[in-house]
Amino acid sequence: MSAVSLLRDISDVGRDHWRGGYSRHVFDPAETQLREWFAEQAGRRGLDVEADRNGNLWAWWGTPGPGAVVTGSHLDSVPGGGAFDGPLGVASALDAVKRLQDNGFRPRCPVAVVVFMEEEGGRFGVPCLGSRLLTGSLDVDTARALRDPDGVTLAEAARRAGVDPERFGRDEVALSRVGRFIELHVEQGRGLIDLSSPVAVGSTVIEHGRWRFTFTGQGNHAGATLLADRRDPMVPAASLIGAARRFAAETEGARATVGRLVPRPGGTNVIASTVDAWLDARVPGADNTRPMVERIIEVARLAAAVEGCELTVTEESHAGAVTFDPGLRERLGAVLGPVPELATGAGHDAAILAEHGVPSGMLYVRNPTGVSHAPEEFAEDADVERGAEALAEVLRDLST
Ligand code: HGY
Ligand code: MN
Ligand code: MN
Ligand code: MN
Repeated sequence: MSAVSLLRDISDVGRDHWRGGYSRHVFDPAETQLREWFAEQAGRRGLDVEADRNGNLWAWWGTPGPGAVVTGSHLDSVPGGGAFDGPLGVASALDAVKRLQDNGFRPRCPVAVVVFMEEEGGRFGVPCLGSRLLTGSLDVDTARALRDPDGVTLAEAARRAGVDPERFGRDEVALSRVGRFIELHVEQGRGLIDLSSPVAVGSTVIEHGRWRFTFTGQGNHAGATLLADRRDPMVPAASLIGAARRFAAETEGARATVGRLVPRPGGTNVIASTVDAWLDARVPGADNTRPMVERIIEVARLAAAVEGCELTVTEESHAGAVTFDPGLRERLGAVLGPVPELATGAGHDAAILAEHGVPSGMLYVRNPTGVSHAPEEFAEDADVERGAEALAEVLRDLST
């Protein structure tokens, strides 16, 4: 099965038929179905599948051991996401292995396809959860206590899925095996369509983080409460959103997004008691994100005080800027011929691994819409095929 058919095979899993997007979150029914699908497809290619202590899946071609060439990505999505972000990397990896097997190629080192769990943080709020646990870059007690919107902890959800949360933590064995990691990913943002190249090599990943703002006011009646008597947390939340856009516009290349806002109790004729808002902030360069966020927090604090509301702000995740291994980038370029390099504003597991010393690289496949994290995310079949072929060429080169 080619990468195109593998993607078609799962095109209905976790699909939101109303808006057309996909919602697949760690250990939920859709993502569980995709885990089973992955294990079955890997088995058909003679790969031995094992889950590591953090719930990431590893499908091995050859005996697991040091110096392995590992490829893969994630199967979970953002709420209402596209069909390619994550699954394209997994489907292309399965296709690339099959291409090499069908050509009688025998790797000189172990090769593995990995599926990292909860890369989007769509359920528990922390992106790249599986690769952060693997590298020990997330405190395990914090991880176990993460709660989803229904209040279920990650520990409980993992337990229900047969993953023992008491085993979460840096996995020296798994890490010691990864010689190099290559993640193929759909392009996010518009670039390759203008460069008329179906594939690109990743160069850098921007620094990014997530902050949770909790505004606390006084719930009350929308009609019976005069303005002078209100402590409405939605008002300072609105200032946060405005400040995010304003300070990002003033900071070279910056992005700041409030994509999730949860007023409670959430009644049309009810002044909210609390409002939770999450800020996703990303700024090029090194250590430029927090200074911009500090300015946004200051405005939010002032607006909260004027409205008589409390505000707590928590930094929920942060990943530093990453430049992928120059030697590996050069080698990918040599294998693939003159392909462009892409800097990206999107975070990836490959960047988490790179940040923790694993020689990692990325390949991108052209997305003519440039849209991602939405149903319009797209890649042409011919480009998907070219991506899988390119990944096979890279795996052959690295494991010869
Ligand atoms: O948010 C990101 O950049 C990635 O898609 N998880
Ligand atoms: Mn994504
Ligand atoms: Mn992704
Ligand atoms: Mn990723």
